[in-house]
Amino acid sequence: MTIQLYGFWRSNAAFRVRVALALKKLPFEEIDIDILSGRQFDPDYAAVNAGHVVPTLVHDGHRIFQSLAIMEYLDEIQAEPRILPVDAKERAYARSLALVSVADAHPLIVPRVRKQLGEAFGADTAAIEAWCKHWTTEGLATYERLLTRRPAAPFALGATPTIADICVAGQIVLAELYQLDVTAFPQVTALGKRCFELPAFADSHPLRQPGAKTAKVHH
Ligand SMILES: N[C@@H](CCC(=O)N[C@@H](CS)C(=O)NCC(=O)O)C(=O)O
Repeated sequence: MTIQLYGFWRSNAAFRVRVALALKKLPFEEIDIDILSGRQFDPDYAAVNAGHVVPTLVHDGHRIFQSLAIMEYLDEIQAEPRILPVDAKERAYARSLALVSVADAHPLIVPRVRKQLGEAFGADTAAIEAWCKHWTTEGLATYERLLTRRPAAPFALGATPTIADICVAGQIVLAELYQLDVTAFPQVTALGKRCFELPAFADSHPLRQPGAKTAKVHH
């Protein structure tokens, strides 16, 4: 099978998919769409992804979008190692944890939101950065409360990493990129440390991608 990933070095959603592919040891080719320069709107890519966002996964010519749908698809085409638990309640909990970042925290800070804050509301660079830091911190705080109620053992759902850990790790990546103080989130930090000890997570980190080395803009 051949897999291509339309992504971007700094994209948090693409990071999630890179980790899932790496955990499953599925080889793939990543095609960078520079979303900071507006390449997501180019006609060629708009034809690939109607939402004008990355990631898009192409598997044997078939396109799949939305990082959570992509991760679930990968689990369905290659079960081992599982990144979603088998038990229905555990599966639901894994998805719930994933969605804290995927649906609640991360969408508030993507380029199109930052752009709209500036264009429609006159927010300057400092105000936009403060907005991003606020919502990233809120996401971390929610994860901290959840991981306090049910401590990771050693991963969020148990012995092996799942979509939940991938999304918590993504939220930590955002905290790093925004240079946030994470001392108030010890459970999250400990889980992140465990995740990034694994090559699948470490090698997928935005700052480890080729595009990061040539990029001028980090925020
Ligand atoms: N919910 C989507 C997120 C898609 C998304 O917003 N991706 C960002 C990068 S992480 C993007 O391409 N943004 C382009 C823009 O905002 O213009 C997913 O999880 O795949």
